[in-house]
Amino acid sequence: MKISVSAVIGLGLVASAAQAHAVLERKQAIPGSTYRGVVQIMHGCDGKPTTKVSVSIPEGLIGAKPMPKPGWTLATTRGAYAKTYTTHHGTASEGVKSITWSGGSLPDDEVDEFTFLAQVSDTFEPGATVYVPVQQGCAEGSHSWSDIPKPGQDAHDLKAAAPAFRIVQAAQTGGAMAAQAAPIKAGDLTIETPWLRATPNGAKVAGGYVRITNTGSTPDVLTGAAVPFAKSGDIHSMSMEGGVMKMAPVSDGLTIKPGETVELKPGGYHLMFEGLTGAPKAGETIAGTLTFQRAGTVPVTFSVAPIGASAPGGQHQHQH
Ligand SMILES: [Cu+2]
Repeated sequence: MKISVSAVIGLGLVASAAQAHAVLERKQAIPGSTYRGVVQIMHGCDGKPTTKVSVSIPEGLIGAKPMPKPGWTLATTRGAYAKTYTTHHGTASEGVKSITWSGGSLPDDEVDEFTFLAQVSDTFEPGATVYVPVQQGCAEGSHSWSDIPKPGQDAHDLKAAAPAFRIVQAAQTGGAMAAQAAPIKAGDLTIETPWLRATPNGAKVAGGYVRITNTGSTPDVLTGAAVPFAKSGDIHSMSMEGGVMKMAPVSDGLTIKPGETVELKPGGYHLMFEGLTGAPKAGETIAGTLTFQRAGTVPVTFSVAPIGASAPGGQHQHQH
């Protein structure tokens, strides 16, 4: 199968999908476990470098401890918790409430991670979402990734959603592979097996694939995707024209009708990541997002299959 990359570039794609600049690498945690909060900063502010990252520790994350970063000054604030928690070391009624890394400079076209550890209260119920607001300061401008949906509110209405992770039962986790195998629920959507193809160094584009089912009664539209190693993530269709495989951007997004399952797969609809600043390697997992008109920006973990793989497991199909 030959893919005409020059045809894609010739179409002059426009990257317009709303992108979260701050996301949490780990999307799930078990009650009572230690959560490794890895805040990934994917972009600066309108091209300006990030100089400050401030993380608010939500109620129920106990005994938070930041990881220092070379070149960045670390500061924390402490305060009282809403209640007294049982911890691995006894009880705790106060602790770190916010962590700020400042004084560094992260260019717009690079990514970095700001990490803390905290114990997840065993009072969280599986299924709960924990929001971790992040304030991003730049050489010029700032972003507040702190919007939290109110009960019944559509995540789409949020302009700058706070990074979040979900509380799951112990059996649902057990490593990155298990975590990514579990379907992700986002409103009425079920998102399964997000995966990417590894790319050789120097590649300009990377393809991404995923299966999305709409279990609700209202259509939703997939409008874009984001990963840290690409400047843009758009949706493409693929068709045969005169014996040549041609790709074209799906500019209005890909509609997922009620009751329908849409599968993005090699040779069909796919996510097209462009402006690559890195090369995903087979076996890695990559935190990214999918953006929907209704469900909003949904964090997903892409598994990376070998170069040219036709399925997430990495099997090659014969083409005749
Ligand atoms: Cu494409």
